[in-house]
Amino acid sequence: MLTFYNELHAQHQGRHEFFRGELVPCFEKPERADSVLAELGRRGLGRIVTPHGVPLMSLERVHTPRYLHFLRNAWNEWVALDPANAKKDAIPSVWPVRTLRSDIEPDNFAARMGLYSMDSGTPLTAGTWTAAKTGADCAVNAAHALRLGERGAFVLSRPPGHHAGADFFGGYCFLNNAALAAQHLLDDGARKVAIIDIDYHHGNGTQSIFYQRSDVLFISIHADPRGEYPFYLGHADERGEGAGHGFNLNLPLAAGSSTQAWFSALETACIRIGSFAPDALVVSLGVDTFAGDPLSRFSLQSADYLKIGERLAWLNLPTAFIFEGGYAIKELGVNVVNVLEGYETAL
Ligand code: SP5
Ligand code: ZN
Repeated sequence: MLTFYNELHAQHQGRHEFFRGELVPCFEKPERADSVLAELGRRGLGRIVTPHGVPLMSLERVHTPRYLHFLRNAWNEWVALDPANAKKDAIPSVWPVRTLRSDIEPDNFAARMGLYSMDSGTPLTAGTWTAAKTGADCAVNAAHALRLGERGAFVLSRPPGHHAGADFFGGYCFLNNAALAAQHLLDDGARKVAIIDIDYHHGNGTQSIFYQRSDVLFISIHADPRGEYPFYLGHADERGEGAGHGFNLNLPLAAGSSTQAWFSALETACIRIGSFAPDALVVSLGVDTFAGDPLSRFSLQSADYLKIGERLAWLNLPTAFIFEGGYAIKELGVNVVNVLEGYETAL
C-alpha cells in the first residue's frame, strides 16, 4: 500500500464549531491525521510519500472555477476586513436558501461565505486552502499511481472531502478528494469507476457531483439522514438522474443499527459494485462508524475494520482509500490501518 501523506494538513486548524447555540472545540483536528500516521509507522504498511502538486485545472474537473477562486482567496479577504480577524476563524452565518438567489455572486464577504457553504460547523482558517489543496494533490497522485499499476493507495489527509460539492464546503470538508480521485482515474483512461462511501455520514458532495453520470457508480452506507448530518441528502430513493439513473445507491441505516446490519449493507454494496464491473474503486474511508466515536451512533469494533478491508479486497480492483471522518482520536489510527491491512493481506 502506497500512502500519499499531506504533511501540511495541520495548517487547517479550526478553533470552534457551533453546537446548540455555543462555540465548541472542533472535532476535526490535526491529531486525527497524526494518530493514523503514527499507527501506519508502527505497522509498516508500505512507503509513505509526499505528493507532487497538481495544476488547478485538475481541481476544475470537479469544482467550479468561481468556488476555487473564492476558497483560494477567502482567508486574505477575511483578514482584509479587519486585521484582528487573523486570530479568528471565518464561519458562515447567512445562506441563500430556496427562494433567495444564488446566481448572483455578492461582493460582501459574509454573503459569499454563505453562498459557498452548507453549515456553520466548518470554519475556514489561515491554512485551509493550503491543507485542502495538498490533500487534493494526494488524491490525484493516488489515482495516478493506480493507473500506473499500483494495487492500493491511501490518501492520508485532512480536512476530509466527501461533504464538499462542486461549489460549496461543509461538514468539515472543502475539496472533494474522493471525487477528484475518481475523476482523475477516468481522465487517465479508466472507463468506469465505483465509489463506496463508508463514513457514518452520507457523502452528499460526492453523490451530487456524479448524480447525472453513468461512468461513476456512487454507493454510500450511512446513518439515516432523517436524524443525522447532512440531513438533506442520502435517502434511499435517490437513485441518480438522467444518464445517471441507477448509478447512485444509498443504503441508510437507523442510528443505533447493529454491526450485522452494517455488514449486510456492505454485502449489498459489494454485489452492486461487482455487477457494475468498474476498472477501479475509490473508498471514502470514514471510521466514525466506530462504537466509541463521539459524534456517531453505530457500533463497529476495531476488529471489524479488518473485515471491511478483506471484503473490499475480494472485489479485486485497484483501490484508492481516502481518509474522511472518525473522531475517536485514540483508536482512529488502529481502525483506519486495520482496513488497509485487511485489504493488503486478504488475497
Ligand atoms: C467528514 C465528517 O465526518 N463530517 C461530519 C460533519 C458533522 N457535522 C455535524 C456535527 C454535529 C456535532 N454534534 C456534536 C455532538 C456532541 N455529542
Ligand atoms: Zn462522517
